[in-house]
Amino acid sequence: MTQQRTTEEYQQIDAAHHWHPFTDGGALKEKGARIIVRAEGSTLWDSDGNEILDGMAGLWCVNVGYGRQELVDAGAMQLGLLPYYNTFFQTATAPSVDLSQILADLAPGDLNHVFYANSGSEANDTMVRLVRYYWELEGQPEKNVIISRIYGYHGSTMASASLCGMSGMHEQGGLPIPNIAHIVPPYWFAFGKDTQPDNFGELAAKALEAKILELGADRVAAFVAEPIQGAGGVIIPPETYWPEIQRICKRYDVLLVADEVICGFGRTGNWFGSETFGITPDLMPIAKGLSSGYVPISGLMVSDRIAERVYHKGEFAHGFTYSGHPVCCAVAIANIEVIKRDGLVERVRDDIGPYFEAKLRTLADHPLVGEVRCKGLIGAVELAKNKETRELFSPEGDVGAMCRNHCFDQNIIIRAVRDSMVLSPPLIITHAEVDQLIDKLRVAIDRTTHDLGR
Ligand code: PXG
Repeated sequence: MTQQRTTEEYQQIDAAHHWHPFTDGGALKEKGARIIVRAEGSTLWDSDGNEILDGMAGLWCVNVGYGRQELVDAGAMQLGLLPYYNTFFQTATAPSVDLSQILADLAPGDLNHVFYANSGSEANDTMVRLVRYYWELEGQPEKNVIISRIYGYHGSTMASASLCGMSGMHEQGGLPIPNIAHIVPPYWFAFGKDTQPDNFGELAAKALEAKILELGADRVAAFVAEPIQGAGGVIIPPETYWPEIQRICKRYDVLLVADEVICGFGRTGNWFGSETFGITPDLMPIAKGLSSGYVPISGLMVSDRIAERVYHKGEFAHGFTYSGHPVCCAVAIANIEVIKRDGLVERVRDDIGPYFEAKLRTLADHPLVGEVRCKGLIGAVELAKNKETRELFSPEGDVGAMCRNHCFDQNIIIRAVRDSMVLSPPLIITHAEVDQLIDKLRVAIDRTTHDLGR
């Protein structure tokens, strides 16, 4: 057990020794980290006893909510029975086998094979190596470019960060790696100019075709995209986007990778965002909601076509010590059982999702709100300088940060991505908690308006 310390003690030690991800350590030292000590349902408690409503499900991952005894028991039982064994050298463990069957049954199309890893980043790195190797085996080694999108997020390792469309990430550490290309996202509010959303959805998809033709179809291995771009600001594509993307991938024999790390496991009102948008991917990274974040586990779901070519005719020289970790697989199985038993996917589709969307849309007429976006239990409220002309704030991000701080001060967690306030609550959030979250978000937006002197 860790020692019980005062908040100040934790903060001092944290500042001295703990390097936080995506964090300016100097700024954090001034402020001191918020120390979270326990959680239940959709509520967190910090070391000062504050009760905080988590509008983000951790980092888009605690789908079944905090404090689920079923997951605790499954993990504890497996720790006692067999805390570790690997899946290399022609061995397997019961939970890794069982979970594979469950995932093959749940995943869309012929995604019948799963390669396990520990994070979404590793699942995407696995994908990059696998698609390039696949085309080598097909006798087309030059078909090795992977196309992704501006504001896409796929992870933080060398290959997955290269896929990301955040320029700040590429400025550090010599990224992207070779043979990665980026195209415009289906982000009508910021990029749509004087088009209508449906028209822009087609245009944004056509950007893929243009990039394929520019590079040559014989050079393009795969296109990777989140069904809804999460960390990029909850960018929900117009209905016209995904059908056109699929047509283009088929036409040029480009593998389609749906990164379901955020959209998977009920978030959009179906098991996978691919179902919500009618996507049939060739590969599908999954993580986060797979275990509701209780333990680290991810997977790359792979189609029959690719598995037969790569796995059933030789060795793919790739793997992690903890691929298919038995404790993580056991917890993931319990997590999926809870989602099924409690009908959480249906709850998002038919009940709490529509309620959340209706409530979120009440913010649309606020003078500072440019656009409200929502699908299931993932949503965004984009703050804009001019809602009619869709003029964004410049520099971007300051107004969002202000609003985020006003959320934080009211003990609700809502993140800011540039100037979009993004929400992704646990799938078990109650109607009353949704009311509380969005009523306080309105207060935060009012206070931000006041700060801006409007
Ligand atoms: N794909 C997607 C779609 C993600 O959202 C990853 C891959 C990488 O997963 P790992 O497990 O390696 O982190 C993600 C992760 C944020 C934030 O601030 C989002 C993520 C991670 C950390 C922060 O919104 N998404």
